[in-house]
Amino acid sequence: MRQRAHQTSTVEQFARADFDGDLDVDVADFGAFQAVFAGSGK
Ligand SMILES: [Ca+2]
Repeated sequence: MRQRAHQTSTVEQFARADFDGDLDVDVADFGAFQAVFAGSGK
């Protein structure tokens, strides 16, 4: 049970890093993060 809860928490943390929302965290998410960060002021 505790392991299952831990896995759920890990998935949630993983999803929070998925900036472009394709359920996979990779360099594309870093690019999406930069795009949002750079464009937030304009
Ligand atoms: Ca992604």
